Amino acid sequence: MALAYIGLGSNLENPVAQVRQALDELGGLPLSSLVAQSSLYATPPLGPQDQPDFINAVAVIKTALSPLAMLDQLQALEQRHRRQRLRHWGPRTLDLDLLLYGQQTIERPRLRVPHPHMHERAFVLVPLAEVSAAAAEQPLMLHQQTLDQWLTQLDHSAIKRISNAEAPKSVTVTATS
Ligand code: ROI
Repeated sequence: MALAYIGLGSNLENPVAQVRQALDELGGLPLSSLVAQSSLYATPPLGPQDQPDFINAVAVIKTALSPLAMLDQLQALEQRHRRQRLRHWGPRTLDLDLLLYGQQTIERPRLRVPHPHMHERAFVLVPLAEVSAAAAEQPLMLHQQTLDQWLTQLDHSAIKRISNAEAPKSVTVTATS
């Protein structure tokens, strides 16, 4: 079993609903369970500015799927959301990126892990920092720096948290009083 970190993004057709539904669906992937999900964040678009803000989040999934089998599942899920990409770096209905898969480095034509641009994108690192604090045993490192070190180098002042993280469905929270 490996821990896979998935980045979610949407800025078309009710992005909050797209991302919430995709988080649910990620929990239902074969041989996988949802370990943690970040809050949802409203983030200014990277790329052309004449498009709506994005909703971004990160999910952590424990999986027995191989990285390429996971990629196939993510692409099928994007298609079920009738993924639209209107232009390069333009608006999209649902993007699912395999950011990290355990400690693995993967360099394949279809898949590069860690995701090659994640360390320079605050809309990925802010939700990732939120979930990795809960899910990872040690601080995540990217190119010899911790997430916090990368975050200090990026402007994330315009990123707004719009909902709280929910407890993973597999975990039962019991009141103690
Ligand atoms: N910008 C933001 N804020 N969030 C995204 O998920 C996102 N995804 C993209 C591009 C168009 C590069 N810009 C984005 O693919």
